[in-house]
Amino acid sequence: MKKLLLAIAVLHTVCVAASSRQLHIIPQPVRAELREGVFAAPGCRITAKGFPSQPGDLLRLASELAAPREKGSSRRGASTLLLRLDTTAGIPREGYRIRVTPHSAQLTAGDESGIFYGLQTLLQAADANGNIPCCEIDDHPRYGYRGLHLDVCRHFFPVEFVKRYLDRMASLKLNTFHWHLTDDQGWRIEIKRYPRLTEVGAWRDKTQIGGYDEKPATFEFEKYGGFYTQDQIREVVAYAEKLHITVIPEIEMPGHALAALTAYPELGCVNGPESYEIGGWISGPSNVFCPGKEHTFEFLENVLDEVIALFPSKLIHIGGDECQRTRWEACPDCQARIAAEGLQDETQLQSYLTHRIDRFLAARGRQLIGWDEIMDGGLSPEAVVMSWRGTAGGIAAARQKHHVIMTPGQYLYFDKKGSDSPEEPVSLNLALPLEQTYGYDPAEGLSEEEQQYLLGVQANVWTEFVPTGRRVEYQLLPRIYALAEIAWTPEARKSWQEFSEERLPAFLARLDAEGTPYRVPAPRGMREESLEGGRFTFTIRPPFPGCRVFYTLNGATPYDFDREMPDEFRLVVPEGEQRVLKCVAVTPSGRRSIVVTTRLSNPRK
Ligand code: TNX
Repeated sequence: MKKLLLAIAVLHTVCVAASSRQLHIIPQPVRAELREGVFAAPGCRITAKGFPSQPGDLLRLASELAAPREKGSSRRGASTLLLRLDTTAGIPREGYRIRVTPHSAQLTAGDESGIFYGLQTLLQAADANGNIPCCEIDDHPRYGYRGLHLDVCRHFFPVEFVKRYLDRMASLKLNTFHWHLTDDQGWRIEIKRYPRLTEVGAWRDKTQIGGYDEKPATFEFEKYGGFYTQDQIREVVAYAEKLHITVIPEIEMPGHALAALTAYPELGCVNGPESYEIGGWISGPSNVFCPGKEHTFEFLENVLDEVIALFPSKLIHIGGDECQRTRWEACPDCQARIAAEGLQDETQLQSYLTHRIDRFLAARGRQLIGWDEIMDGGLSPEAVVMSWRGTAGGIAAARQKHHVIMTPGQYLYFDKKGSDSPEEPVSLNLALPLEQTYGYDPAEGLSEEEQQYLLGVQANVWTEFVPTGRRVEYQLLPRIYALAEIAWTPEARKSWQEFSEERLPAFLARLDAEGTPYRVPAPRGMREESLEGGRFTFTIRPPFPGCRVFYTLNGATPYDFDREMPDEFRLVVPEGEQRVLKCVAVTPSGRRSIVVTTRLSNPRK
């Protein structure tokens, strides 16, 4: 008996040691090799070399590694963590080099962002006891622009939430936050010169409660809204900077502007008793800014002046998408502008507006970025294109030697639901499975020469149907891990199988332990499908170790008190009968996956 216990104890130690010796890093580094032994970080001495001044924030981050853990040894001073800034080491921008031995961990980079990302890697590599497996890592990003967007207009999210969003981005080496601050359903940034933008435009009387396909739409009649003061904006920008994240503000024009038009109706084509309804998510036969009036440009430029003063970002996003130009057709001012400028039509009138704003921004040292509609009617010379209606717009822009950011809806719209199951929460009614996001290669369709114009990639979180911060996290997790890998890791180092079966489970287990909302993947090995036959065998693997899979055969929703599926599940269906097999994964924290329904039938011969 004693021997058996000893054997179990030894086996346990081996397993624990083995698990702490894996490198589960997302995004996957360019090169990572394990070596024998571990480096015990708790209690280590931290030194910094080569920095122009004491890198306080980086040292604070490093001290998270050195912090004592509940269990595990902390031999104070026995080992060293060295942060070394070395511009001569030939390390690419934002890249880093890590060398970990049992006695020291050395992190070298050519810039502070590289040190920051190296620390993120070490934080991920450390196990619960603070042990880091000995290793050699050489890493740098595939793209310089690694973005994530958040729509705070359709629903509003407070500063504290935005900061947590930024934290999560930084831990995955994402470096650009696209803050969608104005839209039909709300104006969310204080503009001192135009107080009604937030006094009026930040508030609406009703909010759509159904999904995208709901016709007619139904509403909740509650006052809803919120906005960020300029102080709060500055606070977020400063917070992001410490995380090596640039914040790009988006001020939508000329469409998606009902909130502003409600506050200042004279900015539209018809200044009158029209209803500028805010609510719901579709703009209807929408009113948009009137580019026929000089007054509109004065307004837009005054707003942008305040925006520029708040955001150091070189790129300033002016939207430009989905502008309904029908009002312009009947507007004397717009028609006069078209005639005076020799424009062909309303499409070119939008292009006229974009060009003017482009020049305005350029004169202030900034650069215009817009959704791919800004190409219609002629692209302005300096503009950067964000390709959302698929990749065609981005490819066309790169061919015209314009810089491009890829954010195609079919891969990177995180407002979409996770699957086609009716169990998914109310969403934009299109499915985007994780594997589809992971498989995206932003360089797809671009020649090597054209790829020079590809700055990078971004995912978007629109929030028409995402009413709470926790729901934002649900939309984002685990998709953000796939985004990070698309943006950072060389295509040849990506592997869906290895990602989904090795590294992702480790990250899901962490989310589960933290209590963060996330979408639990369905049990692997089960799919929504109809199968025919008499005998079935399914090989089931839970989304991550520690989850359990439960099932029913009578059509009822399975719960964790139902029968548990073994790893290999066999079922007999007699001739002429059918079964509805429903299964669900339940995580250690009790979170459930959506239910997967498999219809099994054995037709009479
Ligand atoms: C299109 S993407 C929009 C957004 C919506 C989104 C819903 C883009 C530039 N415009 O206003 O929220 O679809 O997925």
